[in-house]
Amino acid sequence: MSKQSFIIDTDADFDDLIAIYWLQKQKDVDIKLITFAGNGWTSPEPGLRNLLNSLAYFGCDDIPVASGAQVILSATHTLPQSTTALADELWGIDIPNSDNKPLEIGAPEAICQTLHAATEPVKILAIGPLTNIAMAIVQSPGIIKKISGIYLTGGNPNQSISESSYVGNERYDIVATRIVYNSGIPICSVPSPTCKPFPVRDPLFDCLHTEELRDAEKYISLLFKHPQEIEENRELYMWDILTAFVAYHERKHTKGIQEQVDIHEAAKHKSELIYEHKTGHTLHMITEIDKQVLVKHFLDTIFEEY
Ligand SMILES: [Ca+2]
Repeated sequence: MSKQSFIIDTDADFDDLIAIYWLQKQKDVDIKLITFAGNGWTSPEPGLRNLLNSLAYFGCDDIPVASGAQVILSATHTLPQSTTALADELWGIDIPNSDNKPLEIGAPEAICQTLHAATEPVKILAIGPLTNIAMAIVQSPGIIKKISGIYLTGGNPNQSISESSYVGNERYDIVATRIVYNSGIPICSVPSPTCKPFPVRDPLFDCLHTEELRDAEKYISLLFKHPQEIEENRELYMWDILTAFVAYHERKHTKGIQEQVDIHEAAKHKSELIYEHKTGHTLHMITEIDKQVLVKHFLDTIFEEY
């Protein structure tokens, strides 16, 4: 079976962990490397620990992990550090500590090494701020031709340009975002309106009443449930899961509403941020996903052995 090769760059929030679990369960996926971005929705130390412990708990601690960005390339950071507290504590969920350790080298270097060694095109699933990926591109532009596409959470060129209106990861490090968007690598983005509401939660909860779950699946169900309860049933974004789904399926189940946005053309109207692209290559922006396919595939994966 030919496999899809992935590098995942993550900030290890709850939906990242669910997305990673789901993706590594796909039999035709080879996750070559996971890099951690400590400048997103978790703080550097607890976020990395949560990621390493989660991978061990999932039974996939053979995937190399590299620790990465704790700073950003931009002058300003728009994510208040207080927002990371709940994710740092894994939303109150207890899982065992593991001996799983990160690589000796940092994330950008690990990305470069992995890509240079790859004999086939590699997809990047970017579900955190883009700092690690941008630093890798700057460090070794030769990696660009090894990347078949970057699938990222956020990135809506039709949004208002003000920083505060951005809800995607691109706002956390705008300089890094510019580097990634200007690299010429094909980009597929999943902007916020696509992901809400996330349709899997209720069917999953229904299954919890009827199925005897093992530890990893219980943990996944708690990752769905705890943040929701803590946030008093506010409909939380399950954004990174959708990005993983889109990356895996190569945009197949997007109901034909996928748009091709010419970034260069958009620049004329939106003036800054990601739209200063000079080569005019296109960004695929996913505006709707076939939710029936998503739910079925998601539940089939989670419950395949029941
Ligand atoms: Ca994330």
